[in-house]
Amino acid sequence: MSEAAVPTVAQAVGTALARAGARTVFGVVGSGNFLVTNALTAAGARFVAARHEGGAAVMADAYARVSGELGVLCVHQGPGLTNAMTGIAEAAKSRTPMLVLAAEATAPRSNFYIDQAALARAVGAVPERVNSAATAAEDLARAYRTAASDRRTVLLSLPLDVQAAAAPAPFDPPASPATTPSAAEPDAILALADALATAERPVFLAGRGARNAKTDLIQLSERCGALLSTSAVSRGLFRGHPFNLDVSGGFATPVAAEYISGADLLVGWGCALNMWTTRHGALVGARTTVIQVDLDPDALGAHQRIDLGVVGDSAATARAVAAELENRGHHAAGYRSAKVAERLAREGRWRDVPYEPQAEAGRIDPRALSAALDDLLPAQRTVAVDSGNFMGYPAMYLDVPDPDGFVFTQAFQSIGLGLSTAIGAAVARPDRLTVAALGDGGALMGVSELETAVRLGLDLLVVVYDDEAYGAEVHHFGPAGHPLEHVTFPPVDIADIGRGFGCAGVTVRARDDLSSVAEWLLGPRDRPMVVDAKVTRAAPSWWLAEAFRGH
Ligand SMILES: Cc1ncc(C[n+]2csc(CCOP(=O)(O)OP(=O)(O)O)c2C)c(N)n1
Ligand SMILES: [Mg+2]
Repeated sequence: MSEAAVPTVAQAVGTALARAGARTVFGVVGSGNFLVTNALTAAGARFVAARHEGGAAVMADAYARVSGELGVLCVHQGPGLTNAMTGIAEAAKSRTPMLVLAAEATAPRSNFYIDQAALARAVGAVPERVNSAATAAEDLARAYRTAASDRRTVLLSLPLDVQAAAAPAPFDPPASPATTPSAAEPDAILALADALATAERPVFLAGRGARNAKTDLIQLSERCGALLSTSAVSRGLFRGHPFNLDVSGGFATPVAAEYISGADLLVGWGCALNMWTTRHGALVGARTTVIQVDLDPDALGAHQRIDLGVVGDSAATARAVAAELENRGHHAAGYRSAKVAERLAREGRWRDVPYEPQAEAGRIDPRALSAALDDLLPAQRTVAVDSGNFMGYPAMYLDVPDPDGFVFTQAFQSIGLGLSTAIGAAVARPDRLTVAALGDGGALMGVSELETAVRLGLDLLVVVYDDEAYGAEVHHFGPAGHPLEHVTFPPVDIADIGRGFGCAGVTVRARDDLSSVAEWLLGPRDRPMVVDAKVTRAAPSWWLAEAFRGH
């Protein structure tokens, strides 16, 4: 075709991006991004067509989190971009390296015209534009670098007239310079070593920035006797370790909360130490020394008072501190004892914490449901959780094999992202069963992407904790006697909705109803299953009261 002979900027951008390593692109195609999308796929990228740009954005974000690759989203101008904004805000707040390619109508009289750069800025994304054919290669390279190297979510607007112009020459694929993460400065290493050497009850809190630091943190913790914990987004990092406390914060088990608040030294590694991780500071003892290690100086002390802030990569810093302690011949049991190990083995999982099951005719207790699912599901699994009252049940009762097995798109606290989160994760890890745990509100908000999941033939189990309500609001306002008619709904047959999209579907009202799930798990699992679990509604989840303190 003549188009191929004289590539346009649209084609050159798509080709260069695919050559740079954009393997999987999520989006919804309209006229404005048609050519760039086809150029991406012609050059070897896979395009995953979502049904709503909001879904596509979240899929790209989740894909990036699980695969470690750059997330790439491609949308139409104007409404294509506004539809994607919630997902872009979530990615930007989570520092997901993501490139959003959006066509752009730059003539103010166009129906599609909006101030796209202002929109990006408003949610914390970085606005960039391909300004002209002459600068296209360099504009793309700058946007790519900011996304990949600075871990930012970047909107690269592609004006329609510039897209249509002839590209001056084929572009070189953009490259992001490899950065070698560096440890903290020597005096900070010494200060950290001093603190660890004198601590009697040290606890490590590892966040997203420490997900590459597992081995180094475990080795350091062994030298100083620290107990190991994570923020919610890094859940699974220390799975299987005898001194793993699992998640710190609202989701912490009673025994974990007891040990964390009993620490005399807390060290946050690549961890914001925000209100979720510290239970609004309640898990930080008044006399506890707090140290925070982070690559980003702005993160230090942003949420929590700290005694020492250390700028550095978690893995490199942990290695340097361990070497320093080794030089000093320091090796202490610290917080570790046979008794602690034994208590953690006995009470360290929510599944081991006794509870009084709620009884309601035709409904299943969400804890009983979650524990039964945990027994049924294969260990190799990815768990994606939406937001709502229900969220603590799957987040804490379903075991995950490692941090890639837990995808928590909750930095913006939006409901309705869970299904698309699961789809993006499933595309990244087709070797694992993906579980989307949703409330009925979030499920119905994001339901259009069930078609995407069916079309892609994903190995996906969708579990809807269906209380026929915005349970979070019901439990927030109900006890004070407020009317609840705007947050309670008539029953919806969500299993039937699933079947309508081409999924297997089952309604679960009692444990025995899960036999259909067991059968589906046996295979071939070539179409997703939707479980409409009618859950008991009497009481709020244990973490909700805590979460409401943030509003
Ligand atoms: C996009 C968006 N709209 C509204 C809210 C406020 N909100 C938080 S939880 C919730 C209810 C969610 O209902 P559901 O998914 O059924 O979960 P449940 O709380 O019932 O367990 C709502 C409306 C939000 N967080 N995000
Ligand atoms: Mg609900």
